[in-house]
Amino acid sequence: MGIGCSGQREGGCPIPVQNAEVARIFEKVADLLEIQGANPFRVRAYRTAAQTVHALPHSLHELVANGEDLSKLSGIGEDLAAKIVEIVETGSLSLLTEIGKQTPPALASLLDIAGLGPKRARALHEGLGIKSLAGLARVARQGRVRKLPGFGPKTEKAILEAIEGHVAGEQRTPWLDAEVVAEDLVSYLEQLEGVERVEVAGSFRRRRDTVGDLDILVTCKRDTDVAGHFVDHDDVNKIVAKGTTRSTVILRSGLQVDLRVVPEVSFGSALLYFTGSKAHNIALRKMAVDRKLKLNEYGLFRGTKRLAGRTEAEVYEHFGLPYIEPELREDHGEIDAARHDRLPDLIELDDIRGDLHCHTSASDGRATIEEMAVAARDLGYAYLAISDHTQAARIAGGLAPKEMRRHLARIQKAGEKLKGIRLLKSAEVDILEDGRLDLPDGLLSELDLVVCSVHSAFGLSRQKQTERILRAMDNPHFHVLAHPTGRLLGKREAYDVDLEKVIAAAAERGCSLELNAQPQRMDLGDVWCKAAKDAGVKLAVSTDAHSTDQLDYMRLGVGHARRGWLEKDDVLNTRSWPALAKLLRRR
Ligand code: DGT
Ligand code: CA
Ligand code: CA
Ligand code: ZN
Repeated sequence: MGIGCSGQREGGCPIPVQNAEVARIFEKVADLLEIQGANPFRVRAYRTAAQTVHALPHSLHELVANGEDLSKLSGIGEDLAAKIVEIVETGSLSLLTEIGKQTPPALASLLDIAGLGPKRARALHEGLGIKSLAGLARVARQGRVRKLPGFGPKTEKAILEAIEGHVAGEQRTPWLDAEVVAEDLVSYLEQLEGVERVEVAGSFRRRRDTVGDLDILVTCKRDTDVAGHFVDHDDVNKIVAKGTTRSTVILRSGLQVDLRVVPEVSFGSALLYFTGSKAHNIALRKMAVDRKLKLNEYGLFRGTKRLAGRTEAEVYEHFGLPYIEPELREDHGEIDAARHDRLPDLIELDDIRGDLHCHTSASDGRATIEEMAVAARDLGYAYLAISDHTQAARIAGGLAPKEMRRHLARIQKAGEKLKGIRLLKSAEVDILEDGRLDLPDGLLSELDLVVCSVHSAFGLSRQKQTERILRAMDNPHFHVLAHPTGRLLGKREAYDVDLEKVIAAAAERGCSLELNAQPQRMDLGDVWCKAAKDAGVKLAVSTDAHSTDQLDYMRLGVGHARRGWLEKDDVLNTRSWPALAKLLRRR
């Protein structure tokens, strides 16, 4: 299901393919064709098409949906028009998959490395038979790259450094770890006399789950040696660059930090530029070009006249747009939404009134029921669901039905004794391989909240995994699907599951999905949160806390929810308990 599903809400509309994605695919095709030594005219056709698509003022998704003839666009023939339709309808291009298979993966990744275009990637492949990045590093160290025509010692050195940097750079840092570093650096920079503003931009400000590097912006009085102070920080392991406006260091942890010193008059445009994302910037710049203006990190200009730049809001205002929150700046439709005054009113931490998933020492948590409850009450919550594991989760100390019954009685008693917070009788019930739930219905019916999750048989086929989850949702006691894809960032891929179907089924049955805020999970992912919201499915933003301090992960969950366009009303645990209880009654 791709296009034409806007009318059928329960279909769980996927995110429409953006023009930028179509362009990216065409660029990739051109690159790979060029590596293969294909006809230069064919390569050029794809590059031209990518440019046309980029410059297009209309959404291809809409054009296709309206049945427009795409071959009328300049540089797009019938063949390319058909390919655009394929991408818009399926999200991918079979041709790319095909030629991708014919190209050694290392060569494809060589393209992403600075300074290596397709031609040189091809020369390396043909001249030295290189199949992997490690192989390329090896021959570069042996001094064999410089002997190829068109390469010299300098290029060889650059390639080697790029590979080493690239391999190191693949390690992304979880947002929470980056936050510790960012806070420290900000206060360190603020200590320097003459420093005025310090702001962290980049993916950190957009609240991505992980960051590649930190981007820090500073304004200061004249002649303040910010760069000197910056590279002098105790944690700096390597100074990559040091200059009055731009410095880069690598910290001992391996995290890279880019620092930019910018003038006050262009602070807003610099913040806008370095917050990104790149795709959002490109879309804004295109709007500027359409108005015969120029937008860069120094400001928005007509000729040499600066029209805006002091604040971000000022720049947006010049485009006739309201302020767009950093979490939305991914070119996922936010500019269009802003244009039509349809930006979401994003959820805030203060909207949260309780936590709907946590563990105690009864299973694999570290604190008692009472300790968790008091910690949640201290956060100002109205309720906390105690949701320990069931028996199938053996390594997590899951409880057999008999033990669960005794545990529920203890929750009940603790709840009656405690003032100021309501404890919800809950459990994280395993979804068994055949889709049955790991507690008898009688016991499930005693729970205030039934959180269900997959902890086994991750390797099932897409169809079987999807059916398993749908079958579990058929149980009328099912409330929330916890960590819906099972992914562990940087460690484990999501299991193969058809999320569109899961979302549609949840919408149909009145079930909810969890946004699990454990830093390594962040599951459901942001793009899918938006899809769930669009399908009318509510999300539970839950910490899955295994200790009292992990209740603080709610901050991360809310940040991620904002990236998923979620508003207060889209989230279960922004409601009072009576309102929530009503919502949990299955249709
Ligand atoms: P990361 O570090 O990989 O988690 O992601 P970002 O978004 O922080 O990316 P980074 O650090 O490479 O660059 C910071 C911002 O600077 C980025 O979000 C947008 C802007 N930027 C960087 N390169 C370009 C570019 O080539 N074109 C445009 N328009 N903006 C760029
Ligand atoms: Ca960055
Ligand atoms: Ca950067
Ligand atoms: Zn779990």
